[in-house]
Amino acid sequence: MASEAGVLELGQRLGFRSRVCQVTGLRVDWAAERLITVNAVTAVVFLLVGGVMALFVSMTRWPAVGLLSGNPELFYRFLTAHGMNMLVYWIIFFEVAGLYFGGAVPLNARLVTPWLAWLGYALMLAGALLGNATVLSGRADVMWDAYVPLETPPAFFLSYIIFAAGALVACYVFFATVIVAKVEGRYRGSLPLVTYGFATAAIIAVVTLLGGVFTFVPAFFWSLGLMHEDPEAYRLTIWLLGHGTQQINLAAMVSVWYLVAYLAVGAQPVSEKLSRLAFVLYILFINLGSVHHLLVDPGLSRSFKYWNTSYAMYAAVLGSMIHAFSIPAAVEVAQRAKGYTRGLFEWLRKAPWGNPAFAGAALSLLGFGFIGGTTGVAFGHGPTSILHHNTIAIPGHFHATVVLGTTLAFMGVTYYVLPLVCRRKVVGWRLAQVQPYIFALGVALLAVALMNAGAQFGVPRRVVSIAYQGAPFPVHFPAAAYRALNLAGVGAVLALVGGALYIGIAVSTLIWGERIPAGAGPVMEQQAEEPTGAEARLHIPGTVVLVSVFLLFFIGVLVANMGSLLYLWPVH
Ligand code: HEM
Ligand SMILES: [Cu+2]
Repeated sequence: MASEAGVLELGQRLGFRSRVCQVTGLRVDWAAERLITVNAVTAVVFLLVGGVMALFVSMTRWPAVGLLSGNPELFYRFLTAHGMNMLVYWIIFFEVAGLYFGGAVPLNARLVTPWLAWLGYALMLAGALLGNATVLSGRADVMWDAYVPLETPPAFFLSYIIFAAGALVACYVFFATVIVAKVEGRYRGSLPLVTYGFATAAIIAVVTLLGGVFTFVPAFFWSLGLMHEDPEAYRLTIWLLGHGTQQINLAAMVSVWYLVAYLAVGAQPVSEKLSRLAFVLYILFINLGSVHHLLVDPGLSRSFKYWNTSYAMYAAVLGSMIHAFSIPAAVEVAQRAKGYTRGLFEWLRKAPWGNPAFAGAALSLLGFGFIGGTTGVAFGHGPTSILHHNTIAIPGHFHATVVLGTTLAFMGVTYYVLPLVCRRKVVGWRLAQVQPYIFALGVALLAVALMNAGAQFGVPRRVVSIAYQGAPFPVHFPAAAYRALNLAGVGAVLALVGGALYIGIAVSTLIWGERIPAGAGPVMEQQAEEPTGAEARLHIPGTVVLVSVFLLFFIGVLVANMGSLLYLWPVH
């Protein structure tokens, strides 16, 4: 870590304005600080919009409430807006904030071409506003993925094109920042792991955005009536985009895990090389999984589908397994070095569970690993995919990845961003301490209950009600399917409360939070502790037990899925 005086001196020599972070000793470039704040705040505003939509959607799918069950049109409008505001706008604005943070702060670097970063921001904002206006005005009740040939106005596709162009500009600014930092000698050796992780995200983002170009540019001309569009080609390229974006989320989330583990307990990766390798595995293999979205499509050959969703795809899963081992191991090493050595798990019990950033990241890791990751492998697997296709088990699965995993990790790191980047003392600390737990419990319940409803009873996704009033032929679901959906409703309420708390705390902090003056002492009740670990002994019995439990659980999920195939097509 650079000394404060040294960094200041360097800053003055280079002649730009910045300040030195009192906690980490790193210099925070002013342009970066403003861009991080504005992108993160914008993300939270879209989280609010998506959250209001989530309220309507989940209260409709809760059979005991059935809010919009008499108004399917409005349900689809709100479901479309929910998907777009959450999956696209909230997540990607926050990731851009993450890119600027990861590119500038750990490298002691200046954000290059801030004007371009502002241009990127303006484009993304324009795209998001156009998208919302098109959907909420009732012109595109087509879901976020707008499968061709659903009738979709050009403005819808145009909004994605503009948004993606802005995101691409942000990636450019990130790469330029990292390269210029190297040239200017701001850091020595290889990139810090957090930056490396965000670089992984940015590389995958560029590939993914290419998928966006292949998808939305032809679709735009098709919607203008100027071009023919093949539905299968559209589905193929939109999942290059759709699957790829999930891997951006994955890389960003894992980077946040490493960052929070470092800030909260001083955990340093037990083997940087291994962690880097795991990120490289993401880049090399992750797009190979994208055809798991198309396993039942008639237009693609079976050999293509199976090749794509097996073999090399597991190399990407291996990447996640390496992180899932490496991060708890790093925390265990750091905690044991502090003297928490009793038994297998004293290090874990004495972890800073009252620090909402740590709690958020830890629950995110657990929830993503056990609920989201395992079911992702099971559902994306050729033979078992058919069990879940188009059922509500799919939203169950991805709320465990993108909400319990990514969204919760982003919420957690916010409790560091507020004091460290925005220099405000978190308002409502006691509420902040319970927020991650309420949100995690709610989303976990929602996810598991939806998966149960889908996997066991075949409850479909994207319908207002499973009673199917007025349908030309009767559809009957057992009472247990209703019970599962009712349970999901309860989970949704908890998740909504947790989400509202997060937004309330973040916004109040920015408006009313006590300013932390330059040169102030501790900025968080739970202070970052001195990093240890690099020199500590690799003694991680607790992690070995945790990882073994996880592997057994993983095998259990796969066996259960394979086993259920027996009940599908009895062979006599
Ligand atoms: C309070 C939190 C949330 C609740 C209660 C909630 C609830 C739901 C429910 C019940 C559905 C399924 C609708 C159906 O198929 O009938 C759904 C769909 C969806 N949700 Fe959420 N959600 C929440 C947060 C999020 C977040 C944070 C994200 C993304 C980061 C997200 C992304 C999606 C997506 C992409 C869909 C699928 C839309 C489609 O089928 O096109 N949700 N949500
Ligand atoms: Cu995917």
